[in-house]
Formats: sequence, C-alpha cells, structure tokens
Amino acid sequence: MEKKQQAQGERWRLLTIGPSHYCEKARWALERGGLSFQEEAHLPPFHAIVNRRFGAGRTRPVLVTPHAVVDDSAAILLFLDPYVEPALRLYPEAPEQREEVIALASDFDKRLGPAVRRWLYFHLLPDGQMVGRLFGISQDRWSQLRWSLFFPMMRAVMRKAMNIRRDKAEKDRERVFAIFDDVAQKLSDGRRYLVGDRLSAADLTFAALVAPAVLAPNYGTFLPPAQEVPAHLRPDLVALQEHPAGRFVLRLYRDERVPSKSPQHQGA
Ligand SMILES: N[C@@H](CCC(=O)N[C@@H](CS)C(=O)NCC(=O)O)C(=O)O
Repeated sequence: MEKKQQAQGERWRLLTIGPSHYCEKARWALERGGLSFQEEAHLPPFHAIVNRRFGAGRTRPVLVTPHAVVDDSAAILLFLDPYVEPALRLYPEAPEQREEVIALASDFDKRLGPAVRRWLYFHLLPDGQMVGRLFGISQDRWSQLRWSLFFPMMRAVMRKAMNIRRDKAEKDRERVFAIFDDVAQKLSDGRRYLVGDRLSAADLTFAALVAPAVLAPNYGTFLPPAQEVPAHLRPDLVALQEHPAGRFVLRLYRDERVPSKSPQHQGA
C-alpha cells in the first residue's frame, strides 16, 4: 500500500459531537496512528451549521485536513490508513481479509451503532445533569445555568432526530445483545481478534461502538462509573461487561486504546 506522510505543522481537525461513539472510532484511529490533530466538539444542533461551512454532510465525525474533508467514520479510518506505519494499520493487505474487515465494520456501523445509541439515550436523556457531564459541560454556575436553559431544546431535537421511544429502545436492546452473541460466537474458537492476528477496523469499530454500553475505561470522553448509571439500566450494562464479547472490548480498551490526549473544545 502507498505511504503518505502528515507534513509537520499541518493542521488536522476532528469535528465531533463529544460523546458520540462514531467520533470515538475516528479519535481512536487518529491517536493510535500517532497523527496530530485538534478535536473541536460542538453540541447538536449547532454541529450541523459548522459542518455546512466545510461542505460536509450532517453527521459527525468530520475530519478536516488540507487534502480532504472526510465526513464519515468508516471513510475516515480508510483515509488515515496510508498515513499510519504498516504495523499499526487497520486494514489488512490481503484482499480476502480486507474485504472481511470492511464488511464486518460496515455491518456494525449500520446495525449496531444506531441501536446502542438510541437504547442508551432513551435511558440517559431524562437526566440533564448526566447528559451535561457526557457532553463535557463545565461545572461552573454560568455554564450550568446556560445548560439548564439549552438542554430541553437539545433533548427534543435529539429525541426527534433519533426517533427515541420506549418500544424502539427495547428492540435496540435486544439487537445489541444478539450482536454480542454473534461476536462471542466468532471469538469462541479462541482467536484474539475478529479477523487476522492483530487489531483491525472490525475490532476497533465494534469496540468503539459498544464502549459506552460497557463503560469502557480509556474511552475518549467522560463515561460515568457504573454506580452513577440509572439503576434500572445497570444490570444490562453489567451483563454486557461480563459477556465474552464485552470482555473482548474491555481487553481492547485496556491493551490497545492509549488514553486520549485530545483537548476537548466544547463549542456552542
Ligand atoms: N455513518 C456516519 C454516522 C455518524 C453519526 O450518526 N453521527 C451522529 C452522532 S453519534 C451525528 O452526527 N448525529 C447528528 C445528526 O445526525 O445531526 C459515520 O459513521 O460517521
């Protein structure tokens, strides 16, 4: 594969919605690859205005470099690979393995990411304080006051955009558990990674997308300790942590996810 180099002093920006697990995918890949970037987080719905300025679609993450604006997490991982030293690349050279990695990651993106998100937000959105912490809102009085005025509007936008309802959340929960079972089945032959013998985009995508549901230490933004999660949600999160697929994710977060150094900028 071709080799590209990030020029010294070149400005790369990762536009995020702080706690988003799709943004965590991109952040993890950038940090793992040793690439230099600045993260800029915005609250929804303001993120969409900034995206438009860069000609990007509606969602985050968006990677802005002097060479390209890349506005999808899977496309970002593919874009980054040539900039990363070969031993740390996320896509195997062998065509068959590469295809398998792309197919698995794409399935997680389509079916797992939205399910985890809607299920967790259904349970977390009632607690404005908790959501404020997830979004990195400062604890000072003025920030908290502004947040308490703004949050109801943001919550309404999120509920509508993601169609967050109890019946959907229950189906999402079932889907998350079913995909955990599928992944555990794959790992049951003792393999250390989903494809091949080192971390690939399939592992990273699965791990990042479920990290908030297993409260993975080393996640790039704040996740609450288990005892602060709503009591009725806790047993499910503990069950996922103890599930073989959950233990796999916690292992990857422990061994493969260097703690995030990216400074958080919470824009309006
Ligand atoms: N396929 C996209 C999905 C990303 C996505 O859904 N991002 C969410 C945050 S978790 C988002 O930006 N939502 C705001 C919106 O849709 O306006 C990717 O992988 O980057």
